[in-house]
Amino acid sequence: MLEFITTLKQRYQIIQSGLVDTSTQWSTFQTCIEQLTLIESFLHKGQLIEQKRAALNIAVIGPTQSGKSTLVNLLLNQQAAGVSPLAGFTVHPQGFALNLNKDVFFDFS
Ligand SMILES: Nc1nc2c(ncn2[C@@H]2O[C@H](COP(=O)(O)OP(=O)(O)OP(=O)(O)O)[C@@H](O)[C@H]2O)c(=O)[nH]1
Ligand SMILES: [Mg+2]
Repeated sequence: MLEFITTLKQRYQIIQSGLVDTSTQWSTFQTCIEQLTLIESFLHKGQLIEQKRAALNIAVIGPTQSGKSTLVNLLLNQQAAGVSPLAGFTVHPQGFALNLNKDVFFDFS
């Protein structure tokens, strides 16, 4: 699938390069190319996760008291994030890592 998306994007870019960059068609192709770039990145990240060359990242966002910290603790299966009935308890963005192998994920050599 990734190869297909990459090829499709390249073809769109070739076609777009032959269009006037103020035309509606150019803008339409630009939108498609941007969407394909996002899909490409998503699929590539998925491959890296499958190959255990990248960690799965999950962002939990929401209003105060919506249960974000509770959900994080459930996902991690440990009491990592502080939970409170007081609104605005978690003030700053927090990051947690589970079973992270730093030799794999932080090898920039
Ligand atoms: N009834 C009910 N209460 C919940 C649920 N999830 C969390 N809570 C309670 O809601 C309150 C807030 O939960 P948190 O997990 O701290 O919410 P939060 O989104 O992290 O809140 P802030 O850190 O203030 O932004 C706590 O008292 C939790 O015990 C749920 O599914 N049902
Ligand atoms: Mg919180």
